[in-house]
Amino acid sequence: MSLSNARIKALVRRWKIEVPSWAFGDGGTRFKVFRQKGAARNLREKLQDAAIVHQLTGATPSVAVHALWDFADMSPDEARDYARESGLSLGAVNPTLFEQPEYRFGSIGSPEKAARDKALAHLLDCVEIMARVRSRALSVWLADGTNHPGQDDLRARRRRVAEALKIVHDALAPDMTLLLEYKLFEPAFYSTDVPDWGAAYLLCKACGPRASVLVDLGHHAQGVNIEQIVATLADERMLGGFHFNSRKYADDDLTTGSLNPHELFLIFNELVAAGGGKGLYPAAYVIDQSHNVEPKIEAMILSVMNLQAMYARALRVDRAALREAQRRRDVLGAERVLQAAYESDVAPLLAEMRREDGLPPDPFEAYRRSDYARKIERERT
Ligand code: PSV
Ligand code: MN
Repeated sequence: MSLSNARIKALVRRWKIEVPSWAFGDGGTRFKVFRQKGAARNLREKLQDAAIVHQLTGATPSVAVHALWDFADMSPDEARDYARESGLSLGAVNPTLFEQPEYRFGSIGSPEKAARDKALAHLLDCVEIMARVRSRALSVWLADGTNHPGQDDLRARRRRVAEALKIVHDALAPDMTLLLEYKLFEPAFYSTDVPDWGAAYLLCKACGPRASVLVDLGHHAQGVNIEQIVATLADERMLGGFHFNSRKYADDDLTTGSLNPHELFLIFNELVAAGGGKGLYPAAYVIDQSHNVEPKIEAMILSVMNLQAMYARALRVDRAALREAQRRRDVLGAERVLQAAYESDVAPLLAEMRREDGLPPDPFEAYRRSDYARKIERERT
């Protein structure tokens, strides 16, 4: 038996997804940043855009921030208050450990002490910012690594990273977490200091109980079974966070669910299985996207809708039938249980859920019908 529609609506309704401040400002590839009319120019405007996404979807009450990008013209206190006035809160604080000249050879993994000191000071500043904005998650991604074989001692790099992360971990309040995000490549191309989930797991273990791994969908080699990584980390209670996006070859630029919806479904299937009947496995679920050619607010709304639809489909999996097929070694029967859920139409159910919550049944169309895009194009010149 699958869950009832009422139960599925209750679980999806309860799930909150964090949006990233950086999705609303101009971003792009390393070749060119194309400016978009109406794109947010500062944190205040990013929060305004995030508030619209939340008003229309009812699902995105918090906003992840990037420390150096976002607090240039607004203090953390002002940002916290402005977010609250906009019906939002600030979520994960992302240190910005790249972009500055000192980080040429890395940040906390750098062979240069001045770079390491600067990076550690920034990480500790971020812990202060977290306290100010009432954030519970420090979301660390390192651009660190090497470009050439022999460029640096790989074991020494690892130890430097471990040492700094431990200091940061120990500076966190008991209810704060350190989420460590791995990435196979870019901007370093020979080695990255935290290349995969195993490396991240070991570093987190060495830090202590407040550290866990963050999985970004864009950060794996082609063909990697991400749902199995999710299952492993969840089983170890070491899955702390998620960055949703969709990727063909590389990083995190496309709306989640746009390229590989079946993979996303299988990931949700594991998250629901690990949730043990109570919905999704508890973690910090964040969208990490940066939109270049597509309208940013629309892309964010669509991503939220795609995520809710995949979650609803994963909740439709008949778990008893799946277990039974597995027990009978009925390989294709088991696959058909998953297929039935994946192919089921959840749009009417989600539209009904939104109507019950006083939300537009199709937030994407509601946004298109609204005047918001034209208004910001006029105002943000
Ligand atoms: C790096 O590629 C990453 O996924 C990290 O999460 C950063 O914080 C984010 O993208 C924004 O650049
Ligand atoms: Mn990410």
